[in-house]
Amino acid sequence: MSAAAAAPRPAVLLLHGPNLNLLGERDPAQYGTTTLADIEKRVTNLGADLGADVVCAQSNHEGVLVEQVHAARSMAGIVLNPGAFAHYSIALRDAVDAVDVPCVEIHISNVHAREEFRHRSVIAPVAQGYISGFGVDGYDLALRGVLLRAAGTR
Ligand code: CA2
Repeated sequence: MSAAAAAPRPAVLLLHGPNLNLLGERDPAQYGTTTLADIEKRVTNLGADLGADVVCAQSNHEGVLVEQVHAARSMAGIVLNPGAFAHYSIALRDAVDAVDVPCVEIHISNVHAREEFRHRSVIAPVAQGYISGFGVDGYDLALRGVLLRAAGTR
């Protein structure tokens, strides 16, 4: 038997904000046809391949999202699509800033090619990384990035 203790399996919170429960149901030109359940399954499967547990949550309510970020305090990282809250929720920004957990912000669409009010994220300055415009492939990049950060290798 090896004397070395097994490294704890990292857990990552995959958190979605308002209206993202509608993915795949409407507006395929902007967001594609993949549903939120498909994304959660894809990220969970990639997490398993990378040796990590993925905990999935979605809410349309700002305070619930804040509490879910607080609850991730003991986790290795957060992959966050804040939806429209990215552009104005100081409460969600402060929650991400308050927990000492690496967070990657992700947007499915290229927000910089859209309306000007989507160009600004109040969360990006307190996140470790930011991904926008790669469609649902962006989630793979976000998970890999947050796990590299959590392992302290990047
Ligand atoms: O591109 C993204 O991932 C966004 O976070 C999506 C948000 C938007 O407010 C952000 O600016 C960018 C909106 C999500 C709305 O999702 C829907 C899905 C299907 C039908 C209608 C809305």
